[in-house]
Amino acid sequence: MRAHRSWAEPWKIKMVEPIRMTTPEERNAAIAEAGYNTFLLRADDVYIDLLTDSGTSAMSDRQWAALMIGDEAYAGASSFYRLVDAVRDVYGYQELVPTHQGRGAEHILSQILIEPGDVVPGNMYFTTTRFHQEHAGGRFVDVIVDEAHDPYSLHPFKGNVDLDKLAAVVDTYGAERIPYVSVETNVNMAGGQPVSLANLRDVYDFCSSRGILVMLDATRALENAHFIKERERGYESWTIAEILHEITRWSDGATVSSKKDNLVNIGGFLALRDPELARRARELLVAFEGLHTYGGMSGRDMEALAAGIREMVATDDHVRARIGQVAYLGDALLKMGVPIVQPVGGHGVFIDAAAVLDHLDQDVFPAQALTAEIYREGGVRGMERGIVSAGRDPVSGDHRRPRLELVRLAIPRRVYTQSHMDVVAESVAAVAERRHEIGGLRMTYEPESLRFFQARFEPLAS
Ligand code: P70
Repeated sequence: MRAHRSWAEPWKIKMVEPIRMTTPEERNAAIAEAGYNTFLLRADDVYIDLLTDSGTSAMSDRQWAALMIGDEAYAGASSFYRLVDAVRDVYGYQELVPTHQGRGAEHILSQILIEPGDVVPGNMYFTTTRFHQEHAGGRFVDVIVDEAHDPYSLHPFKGNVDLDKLAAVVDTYGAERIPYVSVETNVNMAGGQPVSLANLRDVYDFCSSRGILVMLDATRALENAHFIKERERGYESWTIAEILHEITRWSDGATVSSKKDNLVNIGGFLALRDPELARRARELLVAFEGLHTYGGMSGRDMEALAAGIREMVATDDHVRARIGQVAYLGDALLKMGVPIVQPVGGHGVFIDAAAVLDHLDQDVFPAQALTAEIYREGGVRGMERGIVSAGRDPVSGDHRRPRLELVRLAIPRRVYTQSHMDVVAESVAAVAERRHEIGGLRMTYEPESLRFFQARFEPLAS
């Protein structure tokens, strides 16, 4: 057998959705109208939409068929029980608390576990996760390995928790002030970087001996499992399904946004081992999300989700092709000399905007400016992941200054072809070539929290 056989997606296309390329004049007008924030563009004005891999997957024919048998009973729908079974079989958690999407699960988890004054260590912040931790009166402390903040470190597991940093946080605040450690698989803000199984096990051992819970953000655990299979010694011959089980084994529960790995357009859940914690979660659920047997999803949503959870692990080729496409775009950009976060991660390619626009200070929002330019160039929509996303420190009120100032091009699952990726790479390379002409931005409207979603900007006079 040859070592490097080419691969292809384990599916073929049955239905297509037309997309439209706009003119440069239309795009100039659209981005100005959107306040230079790609979240505020109309999707019709976008040619290739890499804003997010969230809720943008193409469902399979089986999932569409599953929609039709969704049970819309208010209470105790059979679709709910099929979802419970799928989560038990694939993730190994017994208690399922369904939510409308990931942040609903984060809200409930934060409310049942965090007391005002608590500290929650985690492997890099995620925007909504940290929001809910702070909203419950807690404080997030970053304990990810230093390599995660270096776009060019080739560490194979840049998502790992630094055990020394974690131990120092426990020494400083005491285990009783730490309700849980929050461990994200395939860390989004670091560029989709995985955690190793060895690290997950070490974190769990450290925490369980001190009475601290470990809660995963297992939103992209499937993609993490792929990297473990490729990079961690001892797991080469394990199936993705087996590795996923091993990941969740070292945790007390998880929040999941099902809009990613799980191949559906809406949905999420909180999964727990402890029935008493689950009981408390369900008490809040009925007030904030919906009854405990639907939590904000319709019966058909739960049915398609149960099918998606099983489908994602049915063959290892699915995730291999998914991450293979991301790597294809990353390689194309590297060949064209565009600086990107390396190794290329699981759900998208992250461009180092600080390096591309090294003539701009972080205060004039280089990643926001580069994201807007990439849209103007080719109608390709990405997302800022830098100082705007990081927001302000709640105590000092200053901008938080993350070391990573990135543009994310997130790739929806099973949606675009390799030719689309070629067009994306060409557009980005064209922008990089005229980088010295690109100026900074000024924020003209700033929401108080999660500002990146709705903030507005205008070009600085050059
Ligand atoms: C993205 C999306 C969502 C997400 C996530 C992780 C690791 C939880 C959630 C929340 C959507 C998004 C959200 C906030 C800012 C920008 C974009 N990530 N944990 O595009 O899940 O969206 O279902 O509430 O990545 O990365 P949900």
